[in-house]
Amino acid sequence: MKQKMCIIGLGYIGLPTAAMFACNGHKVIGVDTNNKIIDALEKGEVIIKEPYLKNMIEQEVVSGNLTASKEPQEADAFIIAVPTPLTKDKKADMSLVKKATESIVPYLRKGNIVVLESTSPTGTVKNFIIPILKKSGLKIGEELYVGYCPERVLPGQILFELVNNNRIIGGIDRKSAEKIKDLYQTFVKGEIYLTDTTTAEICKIVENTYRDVNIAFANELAKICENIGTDVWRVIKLCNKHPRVNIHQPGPGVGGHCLAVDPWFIVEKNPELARIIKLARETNDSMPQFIFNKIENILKNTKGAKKVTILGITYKANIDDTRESPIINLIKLLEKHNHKISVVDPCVKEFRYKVENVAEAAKDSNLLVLAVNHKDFKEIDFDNLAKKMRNKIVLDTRNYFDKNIIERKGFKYYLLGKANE
Ligand code: SAJ
Repeated sequence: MKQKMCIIGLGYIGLPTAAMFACNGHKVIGVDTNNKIIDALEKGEVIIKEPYLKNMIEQEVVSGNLTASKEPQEADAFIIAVPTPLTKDKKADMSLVKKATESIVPYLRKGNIVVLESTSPTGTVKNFIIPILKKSGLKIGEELYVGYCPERVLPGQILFELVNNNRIIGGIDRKSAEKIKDLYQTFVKGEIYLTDTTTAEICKIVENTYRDVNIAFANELAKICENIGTDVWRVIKLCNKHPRVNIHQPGPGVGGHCLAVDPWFIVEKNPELARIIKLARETNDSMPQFIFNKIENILKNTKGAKKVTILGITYKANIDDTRESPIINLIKLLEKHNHKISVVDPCVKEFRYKVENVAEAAKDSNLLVLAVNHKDFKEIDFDNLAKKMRNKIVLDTRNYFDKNIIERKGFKYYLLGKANE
């Protein structure tokens, strides 16, 4: 049934969700306090890089199914999808969720639905959202239906996953869960599982924490394999031949606004119990320093000012997002030790040290570091680089390049997780 919807927060999750509801027959008001986002949306444009999103937004704005607004409006359903970043002391910053929830209270009417999508610590709906919504004077569960429906989409394939991934809906009561399910069922083809709000809240965080802990295991393995003189990538490849083993990939650290953030929400609420989870976060956060130490060791005999060229600064391959990127932390360490730095990243428009092409960036460089496995870096012309660099040395932190090809072109090739020969 066609509904009028108000989506608060038009970021990586809110905007694609607004577009999805709009192109599935609803009238959607996209609300954000960021003028740049609102101005772009009014023109049918998007400011985040996500395949196919621009076409969908353009079409829905032109059709009038999706309109931008700086303020909420009366609607049948409200979805809150604002960021829940981490404070400096690793606690969930719920200020944007608070502001967004308070902003819709004056517009709430009997029979409305309110859904929180933002990744939040357990107890947020029950103890944080509900007290604010009660200011509407509406009876929760009878006149106002409330729940939690976390997203599980992978940046870079959001629109596909919004439709096809299974979803969890936590309702403040069964009726709320059912009403929210009816709403999402207009576009979700995956299974929709109903539960309570606390279970839904912890599931979202646990999914990312599972991944963060497993990546930490791979990163610790990388350090161990360097120490015992073997190659972690070969070890993991062989171990994963076991039918019930799935070790993840080591890397220069874990970034993004999900894996680097969500586990801390569990630690915050369970500081004495969440010990492996906390240690995994600290292990992943130790990787930029580990990579920096490798760089210093590789360049220990280099005379004079050292220049390091970094390939990629986003938190993962083929997207433009640098939030919580471990490579930014690596660059800060290089800056602190007065290294000259050049950066190449085809997915990022502006960044200090950014140089458009690899050959120019690598000129007089002592070391080339593959930090993010962007697909463009497969095309690098190492013959040309060999003429430009002061020292022909490559450090690969993602097992992305072909060692044999690079060494045949006269380079020394180092690999994270493999003892230096
Ligand atoms: N990474 C590794 N080794 C690996 C996999 C990833 O070092 O084996 C690193 C990546 O380089 C990146 C970070 O971890 O820095 C996160 O990568 P990711 O592939 O997990 O990507 P996210 O954070 O964009 O997406 C995750 C997904 N969660 C899960 O797969 C359980 C996605 O489904 C979630 O919706 C998203 O977080 C989110 O928004 O919560």
